[in-house]
Amino acid sequence: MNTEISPIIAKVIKLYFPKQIENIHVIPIKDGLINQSFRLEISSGIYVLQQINTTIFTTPSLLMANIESIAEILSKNDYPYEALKVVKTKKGTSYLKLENSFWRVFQYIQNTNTIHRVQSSDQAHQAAEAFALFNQSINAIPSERIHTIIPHFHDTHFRLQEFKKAIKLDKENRLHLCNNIIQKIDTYISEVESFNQLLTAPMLIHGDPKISNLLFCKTSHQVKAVIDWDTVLKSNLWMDVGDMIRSYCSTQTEDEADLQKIQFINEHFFAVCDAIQETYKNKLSYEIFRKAGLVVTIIQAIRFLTDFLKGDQYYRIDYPKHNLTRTLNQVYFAEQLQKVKN
Ligand code: GN1
Ligand code: MG
Repeated sequence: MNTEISPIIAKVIKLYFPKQIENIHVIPIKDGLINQSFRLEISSGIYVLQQINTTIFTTPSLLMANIESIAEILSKNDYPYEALKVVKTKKGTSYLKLENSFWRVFQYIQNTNTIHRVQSSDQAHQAAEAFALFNQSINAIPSERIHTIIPHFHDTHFRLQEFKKAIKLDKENRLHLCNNIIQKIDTYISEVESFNQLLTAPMLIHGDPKISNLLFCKTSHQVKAVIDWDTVLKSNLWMDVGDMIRSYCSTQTEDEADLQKIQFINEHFFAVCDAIQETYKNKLSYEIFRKAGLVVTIIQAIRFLTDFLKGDQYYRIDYPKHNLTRTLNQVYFAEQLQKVKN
């Protein structure tokens, strides 16, 4: 399906591919809650065109410098997946600024698709292994070369403070819709606060290892690429591991409104644990994995609810209470996770 090409996108394409005049197809890619992505088909090939959300990624030049450092290291090391390839502008820059909007283009990675729910423990294992190997490879970059793009991104204390501020302000008069879920979240706060004690030495991590940030080969069904490098940051491995558990061990996506459908899949959990233990050659207790999954899920719930209370300024929503639905979903998933015994 081709959509009407907006005037700004037409200008961007003209600046990137001046010889291209006809047979341009721009198809929106609905994945991702922050940037806007399009599949761009022209005679010279297929590309992914993205408008960078600069309300959130406020320093696009530093963001793209990070991406170039990552692409460089992955091309040198023994990295088993395909790396993203940035298409430069005619001036040789890695992004384009046009009328106060910021754009970038990647080569499209052929014969791949994304999935939104993990279908088997083999897929959970593959996914966890892929992000773990990605993390191992990027740690060859001197960490000071990676710029901080979103300050406090993994700072649990900061997330709690922002949540409390949003409750206090109740800017949109939505607090009356959230009292029950806030009570439930409150029961997890001490768990979130004590999580810091678990954390090991800081290292570079992907920062957003959800399942839709992988490309799977359509033919072999194996992972072909780890994508969305925008959140790579110096943080802690457990933040990624917890997010893998959040993303790979639910029967549903984070958008599912029918809570009864949400179950914790224990086989997927063990597959994630195995993949991490194999990659890092370390036998860690399942309790730590479970706690990381719980805490990262609750932090995600807090982030969705903070945004709901602030008037949906951060995450893309498809309907008015979308962020509230996401919050209920995440808290319900955390409850299911807690019920399962080792
Ligand atoms: C956002 O943009 P996207 O969909 O890759 C978010 C992640 C969340 C995720 C939840 C920069 O990721 O932290 O875990 O949504 N990214 C940012 O789906 O906040
Ligand atoms: Mg992301």
